[in-house]
Amino acid sequence: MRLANADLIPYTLHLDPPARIGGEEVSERQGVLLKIEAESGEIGWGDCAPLPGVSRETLEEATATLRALADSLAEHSLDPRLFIDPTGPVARALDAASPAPSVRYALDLALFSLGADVHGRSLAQALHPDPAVALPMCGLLQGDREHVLADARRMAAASYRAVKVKVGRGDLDDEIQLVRDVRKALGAGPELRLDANRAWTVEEATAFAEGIRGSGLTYIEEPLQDPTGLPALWMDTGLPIALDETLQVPEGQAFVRGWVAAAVIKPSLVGGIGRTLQLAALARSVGARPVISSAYESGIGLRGLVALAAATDAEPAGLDTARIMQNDVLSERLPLEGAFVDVPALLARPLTMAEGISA
Ligand code: OSB
Ligand code: MG
Repeated sequence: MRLANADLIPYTLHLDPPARIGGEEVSERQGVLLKIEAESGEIGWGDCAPLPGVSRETLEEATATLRALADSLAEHSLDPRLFIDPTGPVARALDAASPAPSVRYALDLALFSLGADVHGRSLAQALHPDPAVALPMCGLLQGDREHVLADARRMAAASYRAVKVKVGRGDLDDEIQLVRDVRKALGAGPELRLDANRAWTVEEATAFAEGIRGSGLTYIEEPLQDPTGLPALWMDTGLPIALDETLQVPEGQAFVRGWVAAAVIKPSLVGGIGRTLQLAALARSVGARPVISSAYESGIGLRGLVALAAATDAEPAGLDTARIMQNDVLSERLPLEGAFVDVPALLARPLTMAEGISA
């Protein structure tokens, strides 16, 4: 089989309220869709959207590499079985080119989607023989104190299995109080996750750990400015720690050891589908939970994340970034707003692009 076409389609998404990413307020998200088409008519869509302030590649750089790699794939006649093999020759050829993570995610997603389609399987089934059917969502509690507590009550009532609160942004004592109040608002049901995005010194993180003791924390992502201090912080405080930023550099995987409670994996930041499966397996092997999470992707990118989460361990997935998107590349928004997502139903939806997106 030959790829007949590879098109790149730029898009802009509007975020309201804006997201705070890498210390900046982001109200607009730009990316390009990759559309590959087989001579036999099957189509695969990928999503490339470097995250400003986080990704090292710019959208211009990513677009240029994506164009070149998609064209080089189109030159060869390829067996589509190879598209869904994360260690096969197509994956190895892409490994050799070592494209930026957002580029690799777009290529992997388009190829796996096309391969799944050729095989008559869903994207999740192309990744795992028996993917989860009901995928739990992790609700993101955002905004001021009132919004956070109101959303906590709403999500607990809606049987969310997990929620996440960002910390490390304001006064430490206020945040300790907020976490304690969120736990009260949640009741005993949902698990409580926190994310400090590397805000603290060891002293601050230690004070925080003491302050929130008893609030039934499942884990906190990246509490320390310097991740080399994380094992000692865990030993000294018992704080359950998750890795996120640390996994976005290749050397970071050496941190995945027995003291890690969870590995938060963002495929567009760690380097695609194969890399995600590899990190998930590594996490599992040390008893850490692999958690698939978004980096404010479009509906195409998010659809891939649903499949990946269902095909790994079906841990509550961090896809609630979708809630602040005011528009999408898909003509109909993905149904991601509840406590659980029906994976087969979501993946079976026809991919109809919004106006101005079709190529
Ligand atoms: O810090 O985890 C983060 C999104 C983009 C960039 C960084 C992060 C996030 C999220 C995604 O928090 C939502 C989630 O993980 O639940
Ligand atoms: Mg994080």
